[in-house]
Amino acid sequence: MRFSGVALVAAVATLSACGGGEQKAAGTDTAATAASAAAPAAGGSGMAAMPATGKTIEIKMVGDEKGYRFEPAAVTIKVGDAVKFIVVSAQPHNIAFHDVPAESKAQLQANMPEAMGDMMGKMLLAPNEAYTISFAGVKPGKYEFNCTPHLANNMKGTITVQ
Ligand SMILES: [Cu+2]
Repeated sequence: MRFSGVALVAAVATLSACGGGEQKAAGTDTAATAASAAAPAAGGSGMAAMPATGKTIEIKMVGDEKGYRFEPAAVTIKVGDAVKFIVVSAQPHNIAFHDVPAESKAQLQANMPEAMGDMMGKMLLAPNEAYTISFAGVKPGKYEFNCTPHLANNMKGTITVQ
């Protein structure tokens, strides 16, 4: 989405550039600014990751004739626990949180190793590959997530942090 948005800005800039030399320079600046503004959003939050101090709860990532799913799809944990996502079948899978409360966003982002973007963990490509997220420093609440590759297949879950 972000990249197509930048492409659109660039296309508009190119179109408007047909008017004359001065406009062309302005259009190029606009495209460059849009591209550089979009880049930092995919990076880290600037906060330090907080290691888990409690239990590690496992959630399997499965795809078979019954569909794509997290097993279990709903877990309840405590602040300081970790959730370990393990690929079983039908990869690639990932974990992408949505509607995260603002006060927990930066810490949760920092606790997601090798994040691909905003609230989005790295893509898991092989069976038995695992991805562990610490919930240390994260406020109690409901954390809803889905698998980006299987969003349309309703592969989603909820972590309730107490
Ligand atoms: Cu998936």
